[in-house]
Amino acid sequence: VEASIPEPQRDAWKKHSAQGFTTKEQFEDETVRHVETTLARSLFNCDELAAYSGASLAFRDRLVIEWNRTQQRQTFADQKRVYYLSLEFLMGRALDNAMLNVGLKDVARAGLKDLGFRIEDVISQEHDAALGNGGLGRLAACFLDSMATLDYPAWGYGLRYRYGIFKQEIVDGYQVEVPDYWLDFNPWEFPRHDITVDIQFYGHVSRHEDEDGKNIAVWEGGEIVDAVAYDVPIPGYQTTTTNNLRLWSSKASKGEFDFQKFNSGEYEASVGDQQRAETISAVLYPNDNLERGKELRLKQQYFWCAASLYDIVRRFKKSKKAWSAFPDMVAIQLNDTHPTLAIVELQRILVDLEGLDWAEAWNIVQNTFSYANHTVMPEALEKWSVPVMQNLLPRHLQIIYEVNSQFLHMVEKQFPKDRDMLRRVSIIEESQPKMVQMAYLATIGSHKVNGVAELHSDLIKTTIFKDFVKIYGPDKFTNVTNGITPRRWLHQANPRLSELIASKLGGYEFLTDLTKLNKLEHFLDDKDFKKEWQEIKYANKVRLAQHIVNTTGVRVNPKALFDIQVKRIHEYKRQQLNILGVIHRYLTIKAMSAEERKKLAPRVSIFGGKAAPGYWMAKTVIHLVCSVGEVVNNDKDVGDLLKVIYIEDYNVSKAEIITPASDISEHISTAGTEASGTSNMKFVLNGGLIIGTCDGANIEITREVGESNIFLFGNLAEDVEDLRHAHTYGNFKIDPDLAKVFDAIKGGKFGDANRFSALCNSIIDQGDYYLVSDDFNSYIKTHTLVDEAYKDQDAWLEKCITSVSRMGFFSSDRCIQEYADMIWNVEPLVPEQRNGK
Ligand code: NBG
Repeated sequence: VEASIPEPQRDAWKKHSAQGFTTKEQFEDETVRHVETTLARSLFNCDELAAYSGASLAFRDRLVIEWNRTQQRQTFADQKRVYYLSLEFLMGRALDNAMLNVGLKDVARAGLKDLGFRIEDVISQEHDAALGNGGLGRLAACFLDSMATLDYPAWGYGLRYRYGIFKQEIVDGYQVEVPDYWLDFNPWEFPRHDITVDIQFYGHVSRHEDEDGKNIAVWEGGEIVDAVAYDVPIPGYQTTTTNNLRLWSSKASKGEFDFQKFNSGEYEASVGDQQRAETISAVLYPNDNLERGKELRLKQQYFWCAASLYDIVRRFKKSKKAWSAFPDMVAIQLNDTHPTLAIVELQRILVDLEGLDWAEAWNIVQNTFSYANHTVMPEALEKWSVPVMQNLLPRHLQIIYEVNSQFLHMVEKQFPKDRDMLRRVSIIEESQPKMVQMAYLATIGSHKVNGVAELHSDLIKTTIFKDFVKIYGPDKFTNVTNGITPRRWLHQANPRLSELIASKLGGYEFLTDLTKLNKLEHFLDDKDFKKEWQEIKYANKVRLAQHIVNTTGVRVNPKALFDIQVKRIHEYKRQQLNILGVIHRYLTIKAMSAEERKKLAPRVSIFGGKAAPGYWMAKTVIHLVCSVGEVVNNDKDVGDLLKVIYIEDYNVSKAEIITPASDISEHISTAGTEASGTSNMKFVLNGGLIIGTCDGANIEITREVGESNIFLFGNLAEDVEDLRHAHTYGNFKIDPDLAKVFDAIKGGKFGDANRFSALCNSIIDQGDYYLVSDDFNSYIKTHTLVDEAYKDQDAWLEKCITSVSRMGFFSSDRCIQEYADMIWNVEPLVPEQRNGK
């Protein structure tokens, strides 16, 4: 429906058009107005939370004004848009980011001070938007920031979970999960009750003839659930471009909600239907790198894909272009296989609803989609059972079978009689029950497939997609090494370091061109600069030490070497290797003379991260870390020489405190398992060194910063298979130092040994799948090198500064540029020039 203001009235409208604040006075006006009217509070009843709410609403007004203008410009420009489909967006807090991106943090600081508040206290009131598990979701958030900053016309599409990732509490050394109800007050979203899409599930397919006598499939019956849009504005840094993240929320359909039942006394049953509908977007599945094949998850995926596709197609149809122009106007990026059903849904729309020929439609589909793979680990690859899909999405299953049949015919022509090839590449795995292999479907339905770091992109070509490389040729497969946004991960998390760098480089250009950091190497002899750098690191460690004592009661010495491993808890990430190494260190200290102890650099071993609620082994690792901490932290003999800390509820806002405070951080996955890792980049960018395996992006970080500025250890990816084979068929002998560590655990040094027996046995006599024993010796030795290196503070500092200066490559701006040029083929849209910018 057209609902434009008529031409003669537009001047009046424009005269009153909202402008948003720019000065301190205006900011105060807006903040107080929102506290008094939107929140109905007064100056006698305004705590920090109310101040946060008022300030956020003032900033939200500004963002939404820019958002509106950006959307209008994008519509007028009529050029290709990117749609980034991700089941996870791990956004963290929005206020600080909004302040920095629109360049009004100083204005807000001064204004809040006038009104009686400290900006830091106000910022820390915000609840994290935690709609993700780990790296995959945070990558999506960094990409949104970069796409807006680089002025790409881009939309994110996701689900508006009522509960994000659970809040972790550590109770008596065990993880306890508490629901994260984050929507009580969320000023950053705009409900769009006018944008509602009917989503169908279940039912059956019949065949009909249309007017032209063409035989078409009709999907009938089943149930309808409504998808309601909620929009979150995404401001670019120092640009007027403000993009949109559209999150779908489920609710009972008005047509479907049973008013008969409602009136005839079956009130409870009808409310029950409503709740069932709302269940779809109720909760984020809390598994990182693990798929469990639950029907509700498939429902979430289809609900979100279908709503997003409907929206995208509707926008395209407004342009009245021919369908063949669809891939010139639309690029859809699949963040992992979670949105693969979007491929099938577009084919369904084009063939069943729009009447295109199969081949023409499929050509459009392939040219529209691209797929990023984020793991090679088999337990994380999505497979859906055919019977489950048949029941929930009968028409989609038919389309998948047809896609598969045509694909296999093509392969048969290319590789005649290679029956095993046909079996290997079939989308349908002939198991009991049959399974749909989503990674294959995503590959066949896309024009490009990428991995997320060089090693990973090479690995997918030789493992899961080996046959597909033969079929399509190597050009379909490419690499885009991950990156991080320097706005949040340097400027926002480490404002003092950012300011120091700016003072040396003559401005903040490095925040939009991170390669400019390389000029820092010119200041390696600048004593004042180095002193200030060191002071900043120390201040960041003091801040973390404060957080630690506040939350755990343990006092740590900020002069000690801070050794940090924060990420999801997973056997492949090997927190168990870390804690076993810590025990080894503890035993070594206990055996030392007083003289020897004096020579040792004090250390604080810091762990943090959530375990999936059903991942028992990961929870055991958390418990072991906490139990070791109990003993070590209370051992008078050890004192400051070693402290072991578990930071509760690791999330994005805590990462902003933790990342700037590391001396060294650990990225120690079994080689070949961590697709990229992104916290490795964050730590180095903040002036911390890393200890890591030759895995994921660690390899490229090494190439950039130089081998002498990183502590690498352990076996290589190419040797992992042989080592595993040897564990099973040779005679596996445990590393002797590690054996002593196990003896200590079994002897009850850290409490009831039974609690840790499965963990120990997975290494000792269950094949040590993650090669903890194979890498133990080299890990311990490398930590000794770290101790040695840390003693020479000057040389250490030089390594840190040199590394930071060479981190330019790891900006998510570079990544987005690569996606835009190599995969999406989209151009930026020059922003409106305003406010002297
Ligand atoms: C994760 C990888 C990380 C990688 C992120 C982002 C999944 C399936 N994969 O190594 O484990 O950094 O994706 O690419 O969550």
